[in-house]
Amino acid sequence: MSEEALIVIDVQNDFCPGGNLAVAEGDKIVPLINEMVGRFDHVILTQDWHPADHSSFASKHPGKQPFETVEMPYGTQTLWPDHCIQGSGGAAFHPALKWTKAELVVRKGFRAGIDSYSAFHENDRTTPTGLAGYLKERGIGKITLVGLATDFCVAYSALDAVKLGFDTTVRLDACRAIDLGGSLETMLGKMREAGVKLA
Ligand code: VGL
Ligand code: ZN
Repeated sequence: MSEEALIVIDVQNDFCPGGNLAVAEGDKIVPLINEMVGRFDHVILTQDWHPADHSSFASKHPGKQPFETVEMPYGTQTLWPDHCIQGSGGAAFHPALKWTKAELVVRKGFRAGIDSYSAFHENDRTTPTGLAGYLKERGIGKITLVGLATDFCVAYSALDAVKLGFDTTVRLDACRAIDLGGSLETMLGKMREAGVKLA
């Protein structure tokens, strides 16, 4: 397992300023990510990709507002503004992202009844996306994660990756956070504890 991959998480218009679930300075990381894309042999992208009636949207839950939570069969789910709807401009990659080199795009959150923060598992923590199998089959044992958002999709992906045995680094300077109720500090602590390298 000597190969290394850069995994670029959800650098999409809806997570950038002007988007439906804008992360502060989400667009500021694009030049650094582009530089990194040039240096890695393997580049993989993830794309948050929801049907219009996705159950993570507050609009699907009468009386609920974005950033409140609901209990789902698989656990507590944070509700979001409608975002990254399949085929919409908001779901497209940021126009400045150098995406053409990517050998794989992993779409996630495409089933209406379940969200998927991690690039490896849906939010039931068990249904696999297939990414671990892809990496293992390609001999990739070491991954570097960048993108949006540090405390949700990046952190969940990193925690799954170490659990699956990948040597995992998160480049914090190439990530930006949503930071909901202290979620950034919480998730940084969990990543440190789990053995994710924070750079
Ligand atoms: C994300 C909330 C909802 C993320 C995706 O990419 O971190 N966060 N969907
Ligand atoms: Zn989403």
